[in-house]
Amino acid sequence: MAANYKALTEDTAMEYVKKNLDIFSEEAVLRCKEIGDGNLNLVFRVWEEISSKSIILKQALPYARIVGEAMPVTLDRARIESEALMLQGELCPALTPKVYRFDRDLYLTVMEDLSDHIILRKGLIEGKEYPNFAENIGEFMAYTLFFTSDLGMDQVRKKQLQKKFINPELCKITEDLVFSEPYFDAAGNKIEPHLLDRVEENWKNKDLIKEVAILKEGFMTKAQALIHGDLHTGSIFVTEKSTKVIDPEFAFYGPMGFDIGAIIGNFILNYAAQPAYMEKDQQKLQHYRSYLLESIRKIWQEFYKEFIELWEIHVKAPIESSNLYKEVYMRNLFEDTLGYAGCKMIRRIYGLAGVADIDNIKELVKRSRAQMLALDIGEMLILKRREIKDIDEVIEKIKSFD
Ligand code: SR1
Ligand code: MG
Repeated sequence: MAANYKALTEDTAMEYVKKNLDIFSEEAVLRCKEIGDGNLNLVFRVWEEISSKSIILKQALPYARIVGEAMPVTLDRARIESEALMLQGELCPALTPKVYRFDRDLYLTVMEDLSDHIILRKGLIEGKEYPNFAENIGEFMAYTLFFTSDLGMDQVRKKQLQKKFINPELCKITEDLVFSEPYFDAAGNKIEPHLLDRVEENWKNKDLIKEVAILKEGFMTKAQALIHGDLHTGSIFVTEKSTKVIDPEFAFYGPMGFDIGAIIGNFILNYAAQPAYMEKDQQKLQHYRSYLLESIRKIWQEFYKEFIELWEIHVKAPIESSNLYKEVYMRNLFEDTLGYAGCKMIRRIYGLAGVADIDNIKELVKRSRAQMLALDIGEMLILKRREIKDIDEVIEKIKSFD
């Protein structure tokens, strides 16, 4: 840890802003609130009431906030996050928050305040619709994944970038929490008693474990592109018109399908949870669930369309221009997407870190229904990913669980 590192408080965050940034005037009366609600970091919002100016200070703690000092986590994740944000900002300026400064002593990123947006997960839980989201996230994934892959950048530069984004500790968290711990009786799992029989079925399911092991191997070895690494609905800010992708501290060179699968898997988690929230209005429930499924279809289709377009425009080498190669590449990507979506769903039901969509359902019977549905869909995606023809069939299969 850097000698000058100290975790900020609301008071020292304001002092920091006054001393180091020229965003506010010297006389400004600042206010500050720690608003972090994620699993890992401190997040301070600093603002001046008179001018309505505000900024965000995000600081890494030397441990995971969700667990405490018993789970140390490297501070270097703050560097990875700020560098990934800057790179994503170059590729997709409209879809990324602006970074004003990274402080290497405090592992602190100063960035644009997005308080006029809300976290997508919260919006989806409240049953809101985001008409531009699928297109925006499709574009974000196509641009960030294509232009950091061997297709979209010089291969020597790609390897240099890969070196910069080696992220072993955060990858290990994912390897453990997403791929390993849900498949044995790990101490960190949070298994509600009513789920125990279902969870034990997973532990005994040799096919499921084999397939998750294959997906885990892909996560550890397939250095396809600089992926966000934690692209769930809690890592995205939205308004009706705008989308901003935040929090890429898990970024590293990994399989593209892990990002696409994360977002699709989290939409399905919301789909599984909605009957508990909209139970009293079946029409509204049906409408909203159709919206969620339509979003999933569009996310994949938008990503596919943009990615292929970039490929056709930018790839001139004869080998990589082969149409047959394109087909195989996109098919593999589709299968990875489904497999990772399934893994991301299962870990959120009884692994260390849950999601509010499911955890906020107060009534046990309703929560249990949502959890079981998520586990069934997750398992289906992992096991059937090679036979599922296309995204339309994914949607049909999800619907068939009702
Ligand atoms: C200990 S960190 C738990 C989870 O929070 C992050 O958002 C990642 O998803 C990680 O697995
Ligand atoms: Mg995060």
